[in-house]
Amino acid sequence: MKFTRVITYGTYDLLHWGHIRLLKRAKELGDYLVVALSTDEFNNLKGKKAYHSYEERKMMLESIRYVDLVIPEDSWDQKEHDVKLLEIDKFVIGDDWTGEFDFLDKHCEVIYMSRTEGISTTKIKEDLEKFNK
Ligand code: C2G
Repeated sequence: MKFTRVITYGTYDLLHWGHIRLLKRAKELGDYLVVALSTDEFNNLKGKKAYHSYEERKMMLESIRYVDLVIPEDSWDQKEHDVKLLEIDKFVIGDDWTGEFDFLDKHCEVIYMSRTEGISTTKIKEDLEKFNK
C-alpha cells in the first residue's frame, strides 16, 4: 500500500467543527495531510480579513491530530508547484470550489468534499453580532 500524501488549502479562521470535519475526512483519504494555510496577505487577495493572524491559525491547525504539516498559501498559482514538490497524491477541498482546481488532475487526484452545513466563520460572526445586540 503506497504512502499517500493529501493536501488541502484554506484560511481556517475562527476554527470550527466544519473545518475539523473537512480535515478529518481529508486525512482518512491517506497517510499524511498537508494544510496550505492562507497568509494574512493572501487573505487580502481573497477579500477576507481573518480574525486570527497567520501564526495563530497555524498554531491551532498544528494542534489538530489529523494535520501533519502546515505550509503558507500566499498565491493562487502555487498549487501545481506544491503538489509536485511535496509529491502529493490527492488534492482535497470543499465542494464550494467544485471545478476550480481540475487542472491539478494531471499531477494528483482532485477531490471536492461536501461542506458541513449549518456552520461557517461568517455565521459565527453574524450570530455573535445578533447575540450581542
Ligand atoms: N469548510 C467546510 N464546511 C464548512 C466551512 C468550511 O467543509 N462549513 C471547508 C471549505 O470547503 C474549505 C476548508 O473548510 O475546504 C477551509 O475553509 P475556508 O477557510 O473558508 O477556505 P477558503 O477561504 O475557501 O480557502 O486556494 C483555496 C483557498 O485558499 C480556499
